[in-house]
Formats: sequence, C-alpha cells, structure tokens
Amino acid sequence: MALRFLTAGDSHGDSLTGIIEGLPAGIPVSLRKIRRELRRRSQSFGRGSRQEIETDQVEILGGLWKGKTTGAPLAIRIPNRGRKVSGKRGGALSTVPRPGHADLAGCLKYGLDEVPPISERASARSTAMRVAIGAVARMALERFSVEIISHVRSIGGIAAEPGPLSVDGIRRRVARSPVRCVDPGVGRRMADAIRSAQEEGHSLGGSVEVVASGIPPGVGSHVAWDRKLDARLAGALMSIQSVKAVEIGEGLDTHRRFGVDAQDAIVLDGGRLARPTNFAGGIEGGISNGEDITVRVYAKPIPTAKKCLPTVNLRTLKPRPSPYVRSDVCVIPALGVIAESVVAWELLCAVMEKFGGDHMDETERNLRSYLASLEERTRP
Ligand code: EPS
Repeated sequence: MALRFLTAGDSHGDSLTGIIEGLPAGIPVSLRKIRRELRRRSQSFGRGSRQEIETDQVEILGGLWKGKTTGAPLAIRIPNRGRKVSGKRGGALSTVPRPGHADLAGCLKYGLDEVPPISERASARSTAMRVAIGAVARMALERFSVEIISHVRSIGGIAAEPGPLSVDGIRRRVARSPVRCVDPGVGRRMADAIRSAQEEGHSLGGSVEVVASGIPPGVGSHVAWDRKLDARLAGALMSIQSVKAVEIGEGLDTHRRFGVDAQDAIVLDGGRLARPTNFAGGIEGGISNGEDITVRVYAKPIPTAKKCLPTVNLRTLKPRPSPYVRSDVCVIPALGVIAESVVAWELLCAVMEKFGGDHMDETERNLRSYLASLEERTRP
C-alpha cells in the first residue's frame, strides 16, 4: 500500500486535520515527540505575535492501539487558538489581495472577489500539520536508525559555509544557536539582521540544509521519472510556502565545475566500497547511494511585512497599499524544522515502497535481509 496523507483546515478556523493512510502496524507514536517537533517549529527566532497565541496541542483521533499504529488511517488534529482573522469575510480589507500571497491568483481562479477563502487555506499555518505528519514518519524511520536534522545556511545576505557536517555535529551546534546556525559568529549576525529587519518593517528570506543519515543504498529508482528520489524530495519541498528553489547535494556549485570535479569517486577503503566526497547529496540516478542525503531549500522573504507594496481592491478596483496587521519577520529557522519533516515523510514513503510490510517487524526483516545480501555482494 502506497502511503499518502491529506490535510484540511484553515489558518484561523477551528483546527487543522491530517489523515495518513498506508502506515504499517507497530509504529510507536508518541504525542510528546510530536509536540516537541511542533514546538521546534513554532518557537523559532523571527516569528511574530501569532506564535504567542498558538500552543499547538495535538490530538490523535484514530488509528492507534496501545500507543502503536494498527495499519488503519491515522487521524491527527491540531486546534487553532488564533481564530480571529483580520479582513474577515465582508470586512473592508477582505477584497484586497496581498502581493506575493496566493490571494490574487486564487481569487481569479476560483471566481471570488473575497480573499479569505484563499488566504486561509494558503497560509503557512498548515505547516504545523506537515510537521506533525513528519514526526510520525520520523518515529517509523527511527526503527531503521534513520536520523534527520537541518541547519540554517543563510538569512538575508548573511551566509554560513560550514562544509560537510555529520547529523550529530549539526544537532550539537544548532542546539546552541537561536537561529539554528552551526557557526556561532554567523548566527549572531543573522539574529542581528532579523532584529534590524523587524525595526525597519522588512521581512527576510534565506536557506536551510537538511541532512538525513541511515538511508540504505537502493531507495528510489532510476526507471521512471516519478520514482526518482531526488525528484520526489524536490517536489515535496517546493510545496512548502515561500520555497522558491531546492538543491540536491551541491548542485548549485557542481554545475560550474568540470565533470571529474563534480562526481563522487568510488574507492575501496579498508576493503569496503566508499565515497570520499558527497557532492551528489547521497542520490545518484534518482536512487539513494548509502551516503547522507543532503538537500538545500531556499525561501523568499515572507510577503507580509510592515513595508508594503501597492495593490488594488478587487471590488472597487481602486489602488491602495497592501493591508498589514501582524506578521513573522523571518521564518527560516522554522523552515528547517518543516523541511526536515517533509524529507522524513518522503523518505518513509520511498523506504516502504522498497521494503514493504504490513507490520514494522515485517519491514525490518525485509530491510535486514536486503542489507545482508548487499554486504555479501560488496565484500571483497
Ligand atoms: C501566515 C501569517 C501569520 C503566521 C502564520 C502564517 O498568521 P496571522 O495571519 O494569524 O498573523 O503567524 O503562521 C502560523 C500561524 C503558524 O503557526 O506557522 C501566513 O499568511 O502564511
């Protein structure tokens, strides 16, 4: 059974709902762990006053028995506490689309002149559910010792260039940084830039890197475009609000080099196959190659900011400035957590396609027997 999920809910409606289908039985699901991921997302540096309202309590409505999945659909609910919406239906601002949001394109497409039916669903509030779903995927992947972490590479024009890092190294270093940057000096400059942007009424974009360790070689496939692991990760990451580009491995650097300087050699190290570099980000031909999976995600500055752009009232067709009530200043540290969750989900889908199983014990048996066969084939 292929895994899939659906989400529903608006930014200021009663709640967000998610239903995951196709999970094997036997995944231990901890509400405490889901809440921890939700807190990492919501309490990151640069968020606005909405996050002071939200507590992101999470409820599981079905699909668990004694704390473990049963194979039935898993239903998740996250109530919204911030239920008041400016520009509410019928209000003076409700017919004014904000540049950079889905507002105008959505109103044109759906034959509406009121923005809230579009903006309520397009809102990045929905990333709370993506993180909850990703947290469940992580709990499944933990059984196979897969670990996923991210760090902030740039905010505004300020960038960290730390070179290759292990999952453990990233985890230790981001824990000490309010902006989740592995370089403390650069992190301080990023935090200063966020404070200045807030004072000046601007918003800031940036980029994050997600690293996943423990994915065995052979996940994904070269045989069809929609089975390629890199294509699936890129598509899923592009669906996060404000994301404008995804880079697999060092793709934005390697395209400038000669071919021999852009590929990862295959060598024997102590009698074992090894890759001295990982420019490919752990994926060759759409298939995982056993190295860490590394993806970078680039997001534009969020479109809501005190300094606003011109727009036009859709009902009166009179020009006016874009409305502003409140906003985040920079969501890049939160983007790292969201991107980790999206990667966790896509990796779980691809792992389940390769190894199958209706119970995690069956999946693990299949994985172990495959790993044993690889070990035999690659032993000199
Ligand atoms: C968002 C606008 C802000 C953010 C919201 C996403 O909400 P509000 O319109 O209530 O001020 O705070 O993000 C969240 C609520 C969240 O939990 O991430 C938007 O327009 O996308």
